[in-house]
Amino acid sequence: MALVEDSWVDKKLVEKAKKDNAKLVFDRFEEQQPQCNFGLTGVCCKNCFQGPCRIIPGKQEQGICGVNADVIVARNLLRTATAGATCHTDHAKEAVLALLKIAEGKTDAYEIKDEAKLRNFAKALGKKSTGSIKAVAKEVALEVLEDYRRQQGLFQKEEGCCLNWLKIRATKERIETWKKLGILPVNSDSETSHALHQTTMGNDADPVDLLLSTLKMGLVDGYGGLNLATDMQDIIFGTPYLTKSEANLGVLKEDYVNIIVHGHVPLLSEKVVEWAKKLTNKAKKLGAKGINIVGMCCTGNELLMRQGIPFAGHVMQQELAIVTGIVDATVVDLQCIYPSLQDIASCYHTKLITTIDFVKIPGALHIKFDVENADNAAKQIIDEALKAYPNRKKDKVYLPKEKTIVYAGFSVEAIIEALSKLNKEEPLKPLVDNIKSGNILGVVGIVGCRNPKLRGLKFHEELTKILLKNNILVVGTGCWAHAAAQEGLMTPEATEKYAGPKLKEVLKVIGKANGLSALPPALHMGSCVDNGRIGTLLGAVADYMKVPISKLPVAGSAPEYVTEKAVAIGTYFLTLGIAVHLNPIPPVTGSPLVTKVLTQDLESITGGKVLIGTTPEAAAKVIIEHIKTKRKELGIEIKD
Ligand code: BF8
Ligand code: SF4
Repeated sequence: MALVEDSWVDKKLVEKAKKDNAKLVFDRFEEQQPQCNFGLTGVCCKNCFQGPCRIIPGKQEQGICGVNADVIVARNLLRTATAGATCHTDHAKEAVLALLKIAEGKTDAYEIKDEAKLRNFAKALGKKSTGSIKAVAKEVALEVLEDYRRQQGLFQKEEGCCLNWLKIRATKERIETWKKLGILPVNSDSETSHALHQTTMGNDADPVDLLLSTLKMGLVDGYGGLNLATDMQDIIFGTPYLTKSEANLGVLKEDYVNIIVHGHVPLLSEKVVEWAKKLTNKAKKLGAKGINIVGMCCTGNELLMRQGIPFAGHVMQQELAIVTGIVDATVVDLQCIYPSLQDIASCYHTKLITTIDFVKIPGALHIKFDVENADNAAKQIIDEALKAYPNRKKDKVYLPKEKTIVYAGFSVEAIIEALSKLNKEEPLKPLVDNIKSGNILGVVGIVGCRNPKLRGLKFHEELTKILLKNNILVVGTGCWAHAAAQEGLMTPEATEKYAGPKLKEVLKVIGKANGLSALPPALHMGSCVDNGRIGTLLGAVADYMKVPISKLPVAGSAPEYVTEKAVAIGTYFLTLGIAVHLNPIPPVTGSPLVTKVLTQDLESITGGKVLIGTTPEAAAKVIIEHIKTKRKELGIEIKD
């Protein structure tokens, strides 16, 4: 397997880190080798203190309590998906509570930017959708919060089948399928707490049952987390539309005060952007030209989509950014924040600022952030960066040059708007017609993280390019979006360079109708919670074609996944009926049963299944085969 040059790892920065005694993720990865095979295959259990136990086929087939490999693997998988889902449900809840506080006048730091969207949701929930927008917001927020009060059997009868956001966001066909499987979730918090209980020593010992609970967790993630978080954020900050900006560490500027905003929930970062503009003069008094805010990880995606703020890097660039020596403050909220950041920051003048009560890093400055004191906290954060700026050490500065142009902002609404230029009455028709004719062979969503295990493969970039060449449209989110943008895949020019001939023509036609030479072939649909947007888009296409989502010639891929969140998201796609390529190989291979269910049997249950491919070429092959099979089943087969 050919290793590709690590173009996204600025070699000079890596050398500089070594010189400055800043230990990087790559160094720690090396130190951890070799990694434990019991963990890699999922057969290690630490769920009680008779253990830890591990399974060795033919030798040690059971843990001390009598549990076998199938149960250990299934239990671990459910716990992983649950942990991932809690990240998104907590995130969504923060956004709902923020909407309630805005509605009740408890904060004037935020407003409601997408009133029409809010009113539509109110209507869908059967609430009053006209009149004062704050009254509508209050009704919607309180109804969503009711979900957290609901207990199975108690309110269910009079109040509906399942999570509010599932009811209004999922297709009717999917809800029926999930109902038959008995996996409709009622209350995100009680589902996640129940899953932890279920997986303790001496509880559920049926691997199939545990796998069904894992699917349920995919729905908790999808509707109690992803979709809900995205929709609340669109209501408060506006739905994204096409925007142009820049990507990679070259967006840092030597003559500006540089502040990196890193994490996931835009409640903090949006305020930092706002106050940076208001406090520009303070920076000028220090001799800087202004304040340069750039985004990291999913915060980067959120700010790029809605504000056109440059996005500096994916999860594995968060340390390298500080190694430049020109970052005056890195401010973080939650998730995917390497605890090593303070060690790195202490090699430079950079101020690391944490803001969330349960995300603290020893040595970092903590400025508590909440919706009520958002303005004060944002002002303090900027002040700390301004204080740090004069401490920059000239001999420790290295300015990366690499940056690319990126077109972003492809919410479902933005995609529909672009398509409506071709057909106002039926915007999905041009897309579906081109899928049917084979001009677009299929659509693949590539999502998720960047994993040091795959350094040198450029999996995201290479997989995307192979799919494009095969006339497959690629959409995606998360750290994939950073990787794809840095590779120059999110521009109209990329269509000319990378798209197969048929896809190229389609993208040119859509682009020209929208004032571009072509639509980019890799569409930036947002942060990781915005994977809900992909689900919504697929639901709309499926409904338009009058088929279940599971019949569409589409697939998902998380080719470098790192986090438990990514497992939860992958499970959400599996419940939608989508084949999902996962790499590294998930830690389930210690159980032949779980491996078979995920890679084969699941297809007859939800329509989804896990695809395996450990190189970009192998991944592309299984994905393309899957898409061709789906086309055949739909009767729209293309002869090569
Ligand atoms: O939620 S892709 S490393 S940044 S988990 Fe994290 Fe993975 Fe990046 Fe955003 Ni998503
Ligand atoms: Fe071992 Fe069973 Fe305890 Fe797990 S739950 S550590 S397998 S005894």
